[in-house]
Amino acid sequence: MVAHSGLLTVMDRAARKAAPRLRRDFNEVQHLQVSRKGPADFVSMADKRAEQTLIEELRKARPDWRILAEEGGELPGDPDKPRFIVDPLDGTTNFLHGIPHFSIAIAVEDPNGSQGKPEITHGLVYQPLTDESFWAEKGRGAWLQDQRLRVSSRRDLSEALIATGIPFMGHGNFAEWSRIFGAVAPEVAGIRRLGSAALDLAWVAAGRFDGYWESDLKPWDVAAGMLLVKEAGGFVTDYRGQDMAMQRNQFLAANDGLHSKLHKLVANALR
Ligand code: 2AM
Ligand code: CA
Repeated sequence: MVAHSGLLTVMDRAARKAAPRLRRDFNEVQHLQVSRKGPADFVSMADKRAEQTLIEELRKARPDWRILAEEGGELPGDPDKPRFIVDPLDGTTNFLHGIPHFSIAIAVEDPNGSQGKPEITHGLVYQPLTDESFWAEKGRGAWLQDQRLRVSSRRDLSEALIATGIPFMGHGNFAEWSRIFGAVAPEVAGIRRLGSAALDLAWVAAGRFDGYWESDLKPWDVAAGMLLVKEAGGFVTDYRGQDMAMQRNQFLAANDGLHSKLHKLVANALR
C-alpha cells in the first residue's frame, strides 16, 4: 500500500468535493426531459459548477499555479510552476442521457520535465458514481485507491477488448476512424465506445480494456489517463507508434504485449 503525495491528496480532495453535487445533478437530469430550457442547459450548468468547485479547491492549495480547464480555459499563474489540467465532467453526453458513466479528470503538468519539455507528473481520474479514484504519479506507479494497477497481460488480439471514441457531429475524421475500425474489429474479441476518454485510458491502466484508440481529443480528456497507462506498464503513442500522441492528437494505448500488434493493424489500415 502506498500513500498519495500531498499533491495527489489535493487533487483527490478536489474531485471528491465536486462529486456530490455532480451525483445529485445526474439524478436530477432524468426528471428534466419536460423542462422548458431542456436538460442540455442544466448539464452545462452542472459542468460549470463542478469546474468552479475544482478550481476553488486547487487554487486554495496551490494559489500561484496556472489552471487549464475545459470550460474556463487558461487561468493565469506563475509560468515556471506546474499547471493543473482539469476536465470537470468527461462523458457529458452520457451524463445528459442519464447513462452512469462519466468522470472528473485532473492532471499536473511540469513545464520543465525530465527532458526539459512539459511533462505530466500526476494524474487522477475519479468516477463519482462508483467512487473509484484512479491515480498515478510519475515514477510511483498507477493505483486504484490503494491497489497497484497493471495493464492486462492478454497477448492475443483474439482475446482483446478494445475501447475507442467514434467521431461525432463533424468532430474528427470519420473516414480514418472507419478504416482503423475495419482493420481492428475483425481481429479482436470486442470493441467498446463508452464515451469518456479519461475513463477509457484509466480502464486500460486497470487491465479492464486491453487497448484503446481515438483522435481529436483535448489535453484535459487524456492528460491524466495517459500517465495512468504508462505508469501501469502500458504504452501510449500516436498512430505511427511514436511518442507523439499529444502533438499529433492521435492516441493508441495498449498493454505492452498488444501495442505493437495493434499498431501494425492501424498502420496498415492508414497506409
Ligand atoms: P466531454 O464529455 O468532456 O465532452 C469521447 O469520445 C470524448 O470526446 C470524451 O472524452 C468527451 O469529452 C469528448 N466529447 C466531446 N463532445 C462529445 C460528443 N458530442 N459525443 C461524444 N464525445 C464527446
Ligand atoms: Ca472531456
